[in-house]
Amino acid sequence: MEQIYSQFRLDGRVINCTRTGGGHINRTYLVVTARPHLYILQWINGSIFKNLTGLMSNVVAVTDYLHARLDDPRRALKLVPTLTGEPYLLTGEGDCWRVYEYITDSVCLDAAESAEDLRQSGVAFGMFQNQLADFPAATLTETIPHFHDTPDRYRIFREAIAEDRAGRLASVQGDVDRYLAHEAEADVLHALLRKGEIPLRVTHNDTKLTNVMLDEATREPLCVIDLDTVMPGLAAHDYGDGIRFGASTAAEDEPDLSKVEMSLELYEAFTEGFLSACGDRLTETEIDTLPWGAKLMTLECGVRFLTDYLNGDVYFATHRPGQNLDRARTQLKLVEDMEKKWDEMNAVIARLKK
Ligand code: GN1
Ligand code: MG
Repeated sequence: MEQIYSQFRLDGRVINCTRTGGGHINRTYLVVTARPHLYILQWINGSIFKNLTGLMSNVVAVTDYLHARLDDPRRALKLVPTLTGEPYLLTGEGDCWRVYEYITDSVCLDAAESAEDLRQSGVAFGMFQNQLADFPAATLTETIPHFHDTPDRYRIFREAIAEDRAGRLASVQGDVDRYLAHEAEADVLHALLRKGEIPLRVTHNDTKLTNVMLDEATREPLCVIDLDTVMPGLAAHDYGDGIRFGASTAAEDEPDLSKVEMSLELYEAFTEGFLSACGDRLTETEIDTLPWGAKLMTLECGVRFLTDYLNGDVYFATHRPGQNLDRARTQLKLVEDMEKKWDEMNAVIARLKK
């Protein structure tokens, strides 16, 4: 690692560099110097993010834009340049590395410890969308084309079923069929977009609780992290992915499905935070269709996990056999639970939008 971090403009001699974070795609390290000064070092997965230059120019543009409008350095990620003044390092082997200032006195949670934590994460993502409302969307690279194109995710799922590359189809036919039974709904939000009934905005697209930094003392949101998928998208996707992950009563890969539910209390908390921070930016139709965001982001993520399971676990990092299948099953359980709670979910929205 020394070969890597020594090429960045760090304050002091590095005394420690350890793996941290639980992302499924990139690799993250905490770097500590003798000063002491803390940094986050990241390797960006180039087999998933094919356009690394475009990705990093998005990150530079978005973080510069935010810092130009905020005076507290803890309120947005800040890149640390290389010794030659570049915003990231591209090695001879084509690996891409970047360093961020560590956000001091902050916490990043794996799961909400209270409804208030989740409310604050809703605030964080609502705020982010608000802060970028006037950002020139056309200048952003689409880092992963069709990222939240749910019908396209189903198309890829069908390819994986047809190919059955890892020979696992027969053992999960029941799961596959249950996912296919939901395919007709995949286009609900995209259809509204095509008809011009909901707008395209600059969105984060990976709004898990683990991508929010809260102040350690006050538990208020400082900033959101993981800007690799900031692209034009739908408000309902940011809202929905936040619910998918944050309002679940169990971990994303919980093998015991009896523990997995979509908590209405957590749902309401995130919704309240998100809506309050979006202010009056969202249109009435956008607000009314937010529950679809929750359902479709959960369905889509589950389809992606099951696709990866069928492909032999080549996309999401796994730490044990069957982990992608467990992930796919929790997501389906959540979708089915949302169906049971659909009227309540809509009632919460109707109550909070007043
Ligand atoms: C991936 O790497 P991580 O955990 O930030 C994925 C998201 C999924 C998430 C599921 C680029 O995010 O889309 O929702 O796993 N990111 C990418 O936990 O595919
Ligand atoms: Mg992440």
